[in-house]
Amino acid sequence: MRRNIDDLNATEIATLRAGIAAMKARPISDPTSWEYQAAIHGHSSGASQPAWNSCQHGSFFFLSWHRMYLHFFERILRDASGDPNFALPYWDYTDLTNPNARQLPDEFLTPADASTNPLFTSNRRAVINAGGSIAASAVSFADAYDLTVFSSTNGASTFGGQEVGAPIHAGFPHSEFESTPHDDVHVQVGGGMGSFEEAALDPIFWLHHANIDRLWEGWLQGPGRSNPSSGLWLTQMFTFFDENGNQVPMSGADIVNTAQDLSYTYDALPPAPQSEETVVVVEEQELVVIGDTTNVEFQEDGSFTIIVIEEESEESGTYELTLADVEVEALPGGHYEVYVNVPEGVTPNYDSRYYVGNLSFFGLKPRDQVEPGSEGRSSIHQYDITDLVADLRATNEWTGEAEVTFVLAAPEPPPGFAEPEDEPPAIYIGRISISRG
Ligand SMILES: [Cu+2]
Repeated sequence: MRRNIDDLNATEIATLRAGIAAMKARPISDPTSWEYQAAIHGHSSGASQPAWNSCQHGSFFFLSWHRMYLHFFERILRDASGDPNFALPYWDYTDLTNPNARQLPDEFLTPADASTNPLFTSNRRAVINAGGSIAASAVSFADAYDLTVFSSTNGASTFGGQEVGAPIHAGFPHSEFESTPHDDVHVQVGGGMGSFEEAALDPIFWLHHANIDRLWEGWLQGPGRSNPSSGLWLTQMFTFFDENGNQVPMSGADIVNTAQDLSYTYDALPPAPQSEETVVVVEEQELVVIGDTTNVEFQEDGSFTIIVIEEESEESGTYELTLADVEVEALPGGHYEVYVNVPEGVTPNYDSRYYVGNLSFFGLKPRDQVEPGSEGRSSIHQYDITDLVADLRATNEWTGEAEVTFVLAAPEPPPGFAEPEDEPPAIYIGRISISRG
C-alpha cells in the first residue's frame, strides 16, 4: 500500500533512505541504478541506452507511461531497500487540511547534506530547500477534476490529454491536469525538477508522481469518468527494466487496475469529484478566432488587450483562450496565473471568477538553447473560458474587449528567508487568441 510520507515511521524512512542510497551506489551502466532510472525519463548527454529519454508528456500517454515507470522503479527500490513490503510513499501537496502540505516533507530537507541524507539534493530552488511552500495555485486541481472526458484529438477540456498516433516525448498542449498540479509542482521545486533530463534525479520526483498517480485514481471515482477502453492507449508498448535488470515491455492494458495488475493501492484517495456536467469537447477545426494579439513579451507581470469581434446573434457556444508559440528566455521563478478581464483596482486572485488557469513551463527549454522548430522550444496552451464569458456577459463585463493578465506565482519564502532578487526572465507569446466554437 502506497502511503502518505507523513505517516511513515522512523524505521520506514530509514528503509526508504537505504534503498535510495543502494541504488545511487550502482553505476549508470546498471539499469537498476538511480542514474539509469532517471535517464529513462530524460538524459542530456546525447548518449543513449535502451529506454532512455522515453518519458511521455503532452499526450494521453502521460498518465499511463508514468504509472508504468513508477511501478518498475518501486520494484527496484523495494529490492534495494531489503524490505519485501516496501511501497513508494507519496507527497500530498494537495491536502487542504495540512498547512505544511506545500512544503517539501521534512526528511527531504534535513539533514541538508546529500552525502548523509539520500533524500536531499542541493539542486532545487534555495527557497524550497529553506522550507518555503510551493505557490497555492500550483496545486489547484479542482478545475481539472471537473472534466469528465479522458482524451480527445486536441486534448482541450480533457483530463488525460490529446490522443496521438505514436509515443511523443515532449508534446504540447498538456492537459489541464498535466499542467496543474503536475508541471507547476515540477517548476516550483525547480533546479533539476524543472527539466525532463534531471527531474528524476531528485528523490522528490518519485513522491510527486506517486501523488499524480493517486490523483488520477481519485478522478476515476467521480461520475461519468473512465480510462480509454480501446485503441492505442491500451496497446502501445513501452520499455522498462525490472529489479533483476531485465528489459520488460508494458502497455496501457497492463496497468488499468492498480491492485490486480500492479499489486498496489493507496491508503486514501482525495474526495471524489462531484461534477456530472458533460464537458463539450470541441475539436480544433470547429473553433473560429474572434480576436487576437501577436508577439507579446513580459517579465514579471503583463496585461494585454484583445479586441473581440462577434455578432450579437452569435453570443453563445464554447469559448477558448489560446496561447500559441510560447517561448522563454529562461525558466521563470514559477508559473504564471492567467486571468481575463480583472476589473481595475482588483488584485488578481486564483480563487476569483477571473482566473482561467496557469501558464505552465515544464517541458520548455530556454529558447536560445534549442533550434527553432525542435522539441521543447515552444509550447501551446488552451483554456476553456466558456463559463467565464457567460458570467462576464451577465454582469456587462464582456464588452468587445478581453484583457488577458499574467501574474507570476513563485514559491512562498519561509519567515526570515531573503534571496537576492534576480531579474525575471522574459516570456514571449507568439499569439494570444480567443476563439469560439
Ligand atoms: Cu513529472
